[in-house]
Amino acid sequence: MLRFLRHSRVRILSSQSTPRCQHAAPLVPAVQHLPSRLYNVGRDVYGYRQSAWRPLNLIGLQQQAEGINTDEAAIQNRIQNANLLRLVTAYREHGHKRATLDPLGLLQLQPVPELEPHLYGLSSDSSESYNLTGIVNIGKEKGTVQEVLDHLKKAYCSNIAVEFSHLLTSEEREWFGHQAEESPRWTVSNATKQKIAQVMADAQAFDQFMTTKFATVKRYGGEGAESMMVFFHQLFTQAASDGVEDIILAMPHRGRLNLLMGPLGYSPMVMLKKLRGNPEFPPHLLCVGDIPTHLWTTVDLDVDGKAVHLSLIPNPSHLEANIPVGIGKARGRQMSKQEGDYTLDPSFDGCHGDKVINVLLHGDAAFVAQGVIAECFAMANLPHYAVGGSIHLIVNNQIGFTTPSERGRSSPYSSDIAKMNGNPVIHVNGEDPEAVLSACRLAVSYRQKFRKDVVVDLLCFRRWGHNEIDDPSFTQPIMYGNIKSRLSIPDAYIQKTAEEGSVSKEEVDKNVSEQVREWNRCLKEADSAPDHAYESILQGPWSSCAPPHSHISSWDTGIDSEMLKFIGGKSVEVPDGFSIHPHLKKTFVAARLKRVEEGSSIDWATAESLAMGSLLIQGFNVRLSGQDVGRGTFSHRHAMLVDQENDCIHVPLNNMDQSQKGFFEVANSPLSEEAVLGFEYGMSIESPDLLVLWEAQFGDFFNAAQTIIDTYIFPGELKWQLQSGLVMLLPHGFDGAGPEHSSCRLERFLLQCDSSDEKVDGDNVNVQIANPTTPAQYFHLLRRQMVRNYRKPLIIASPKVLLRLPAAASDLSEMGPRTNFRPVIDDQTTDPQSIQKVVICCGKHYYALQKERESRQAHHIAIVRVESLCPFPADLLQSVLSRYPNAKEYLWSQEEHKNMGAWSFVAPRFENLVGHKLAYAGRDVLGVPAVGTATLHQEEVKQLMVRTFDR
Ligand SMILES: Cc1ncc(C[n+]2csc(CCOP(=O)(O)OP(=O)(O)O)c2C)c(N)n1
Ligand SMILES: [Mg+2]
Repeated sequence: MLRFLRHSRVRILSSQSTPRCQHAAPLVPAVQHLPSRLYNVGRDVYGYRQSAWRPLNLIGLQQQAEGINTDEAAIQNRIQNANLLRLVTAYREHGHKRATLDPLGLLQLQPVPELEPHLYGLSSDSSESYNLTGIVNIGKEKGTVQEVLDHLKKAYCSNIAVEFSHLLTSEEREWFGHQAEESPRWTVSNATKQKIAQVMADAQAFDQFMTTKFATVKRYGGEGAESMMVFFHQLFTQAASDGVEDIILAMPHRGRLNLLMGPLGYSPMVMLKKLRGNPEFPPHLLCVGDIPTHLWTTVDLDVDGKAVHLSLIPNPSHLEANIPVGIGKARGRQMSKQEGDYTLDPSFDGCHGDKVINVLLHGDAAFVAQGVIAECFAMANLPHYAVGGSIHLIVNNQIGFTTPSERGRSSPYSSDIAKMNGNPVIHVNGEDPEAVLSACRLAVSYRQKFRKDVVVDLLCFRRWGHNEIDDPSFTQPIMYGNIKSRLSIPDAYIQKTAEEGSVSKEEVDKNVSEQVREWNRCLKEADSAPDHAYESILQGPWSSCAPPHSHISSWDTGIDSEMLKFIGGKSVEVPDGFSIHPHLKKTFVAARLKRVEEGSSIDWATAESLAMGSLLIQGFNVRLSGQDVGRGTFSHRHAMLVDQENDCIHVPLNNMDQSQKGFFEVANSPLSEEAVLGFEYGMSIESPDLLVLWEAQFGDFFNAAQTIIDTYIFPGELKWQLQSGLVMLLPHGFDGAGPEHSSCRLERFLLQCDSSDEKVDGDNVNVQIANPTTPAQYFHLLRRQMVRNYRKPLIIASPKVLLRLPAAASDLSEMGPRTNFRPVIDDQTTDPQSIQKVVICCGKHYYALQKERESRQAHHIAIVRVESLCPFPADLLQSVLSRYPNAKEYLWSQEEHKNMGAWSFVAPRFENLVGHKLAYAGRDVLGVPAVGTATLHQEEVKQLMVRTFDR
């Protein structure tokens, strides 16, 4: 193995040093075969470790005896006092309907007949004392109906109310009921009261500071929702005491500046510079910045002397698009920390999500109506996507812009979608900060115990308009009449607790004054503050990366052929006794071994395995996600093999060698694009040492994830200086499959990239777009993603029919040492002197053109392939064309319709940068990507050839 590695060291053809990846990971343990009806794993399924999951998480409906109260005395008492139990159960199920949740008091509470004791033959006037064992947790063993009712009202109908009767297991329901009934007895110390008064006062002070200093800036203030700061205070405290090391946070606009400037300790100098219109990044970086309420941060919090790292991911304006990104980032951090599913420690006895917690904030209107939330819930408990339960906080100000709740949703609560997975919901009145503290305590405790999602629905209000410049009374006069007359939540709390003697108002005021003084000082210096106010953007694991070059660099991505043969053999090896499908044994395993041994006819699937396998051996991790990617939509990949006797999965690339440092996570995704692509982007921004690939089932399905592409993948580096090496594999090509399975809409990606048609591109374009024609080119593209010293998203128009086309195969030597990705492939089959016409094309169409030229014996025509569209290789193309001194005509041929494909992109670049006029040969314009009639398709194919060759 070491022998091979020595030969496989990466050489750079024209650039700086290679990032070194030093994983000190121990050997991968042999995962025990644990039978499960839901997800059978054998050895080496990296990223899913059954023992790291609480069984109830995966098999929610399968009840466990553990945790259920089977105490005989309790059962007997329940039988004896069944009517009292029915009353208690009614409160557990329906109590939330009578809770005092709305700080504005505008919600009309309706009578709830189920809560009437007489319905169960009970009377609150009765002095009978009941045995409460196994029935209700009121802190004593006996009580009257009235005592029980008083307690149930406190537990279920006060400023905090829970919905948990839909939880999937008795264990969860019992635990939740017990905790909720315990919660009225939770006390808050004076020190904590002082702290929560302070965090709310700070948030309020920041909003007031903004009002006076930046009256016209849209800040989406937190006024009316200040108690969300109390949620964070409790979250940080509890996380630190539970040994949590990392919190990944995704949140929208509302209150974001307050959180950044308060608990997250964002540099006031950088923020105030930004608010004054200056950039938030140093001037030498190629960055255009983003609005203040989208800023991100990464910070070490000191919580009671314990360090908790918090990463707040950037958010775009598209509400909820940040949610899957946040979840993916959290899972990425779990991988980086080798925790839970990713542990390499055979004796691991913890749970997935022990070290990293995912926290997601939402607005009430967006949470209920944006479909990506349902997609995220569909993903939440799946192998390879789970994060051990996310904690959601809905900042529910009961309005979305000008749309009140009753017109913004059809469900009673904004949170109702969370019930689809049987997750608990805790509603809380935001005007009661101590109830918010309890709600957070309950939520964090549930997540820690059950590793499932939990939702806190914080009912509050929005003091001003949607932003501070709006007048909300145009549309909500009653609500805003009410709000205007209210004392602020922090002031009301401080007044009440100061009167009680539990909080010192003077201390709160003193701290606020100091804070405001500091902001004022920073504001004075903001315009002239030096650049060292900025922190380094490429930090931590990203310090091995640099900004991309302004020229197109070339990297030696070749690998020693002995090494390639070794990986090729290992990529289809199964353990003794593993029963592989007989068809695959012959057509897949034996065929690959033969190809690899002979070093020729290497197909795409093999080239992909070789690229991935070599990266794993170099210490990089690889993750491939998408629908049915394990087998491959076109049944070509078989990256995971399934034992025909027992459904167990084996991923051969994870078992190449004992010294292997990198591992391959094969993630068959749920049938979602937006959430899954957002998730993968989130994973890709976590670590430069992980190659993340997302494959669409067919290329055009990416458009269901367009928001992620538009707001994160394409502009992420320009807005936030965040690099990502995410690869999108989009099967593309016209084969008569009809309007929706033919095109990955290259034209859209080409419109969105910042390649120039006036000057030659460099590596620093916002995204790379390639349409490769050979497996070797694909191999180099994948390896190049990791071998370079920067990361850049890559869109690949990937093959369908080429997967099995003998002409589209490569030799192993094309992947050998000193080979690299070729942005342009010249025609080696012609005599350059005799060429009169040069046909330029990209992708699979090349093979059709080549065949046609052969049949026509058109030796005066050269066919040149542009493999990289962005960055556009103008220099290379120019030097290739200079080999044809007698060429009189240059023609772009494509199979896509004229208003699609690469034509409009290539034409101006060809003319302006390569220096020749380019003619078009292809289909006419059309309003759908491809026709759905076979005869029409055939006609078009013929016409396409005539237009290309008979001009
Ligand atoms: C996908 C999307 N659609 C529309 C908007 C415009 N918009 C910005 S904020 C907002 C209201 C959001 O309401 P809510 O989710 O309740 O959050 P709040 O502002 O009340 O905190 C709307 C419609 C948007 N940003 N994103
Ligand atoms: Mg709202």
